[in-house]
Amino acid sequence: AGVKGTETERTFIAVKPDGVHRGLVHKVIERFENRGYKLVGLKAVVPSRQLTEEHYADLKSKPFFKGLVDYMSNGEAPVIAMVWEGPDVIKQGRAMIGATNPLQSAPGTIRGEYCVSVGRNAIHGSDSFESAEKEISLWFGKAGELIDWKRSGSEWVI
Ligand code: RTP
Repeated sequence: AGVKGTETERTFIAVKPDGVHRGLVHKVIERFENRGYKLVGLKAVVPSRQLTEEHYADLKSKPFFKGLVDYMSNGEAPVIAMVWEGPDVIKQGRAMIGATNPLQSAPGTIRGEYCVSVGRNAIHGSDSFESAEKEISLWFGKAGELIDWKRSGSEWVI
């Protein structure tokens, strides 16, 4: 996940199938780009059940786990998987996304603007450096999928 606490910190952000279906991908990209973060990886993917179960391994014992895996991996719409880079991007990304339950997400956050249901909360973001490392290697494990590049004008924001 890049280098923690530096301008190369990286986080895994995914627009979930409901967010893709509702046309929210551009709004997510717009917010992260406008903030000054840099997109270093992007792809549309229908994740296998196995990948989804690994991604949400911490939630295995929850009653909603099977439904969550079904909805992420059934292919009705893809997941748009992204890696964003920049200062404090893990924590700031979570703040931009808002609380897990959209009814508790502050207005102005992504979930607070576009969602009402915890089971259809449009977007995922890594919640720690350790999660970001795990999730980036899970979703972007192949060589060459992440690109190091310099954002033109980045000296004005970083
Ligand atoms: P995410 O991992 O997707 O960013 O969400 P989170 O950290 O904010 O929340 P977490 O507790 O890790 O839950 C992961 C996802 O599980 C679904 N969920 N459904 N009661 C329910 O039906 C329920 N609770 C959680 C949500 O899609 C949540 O984002």
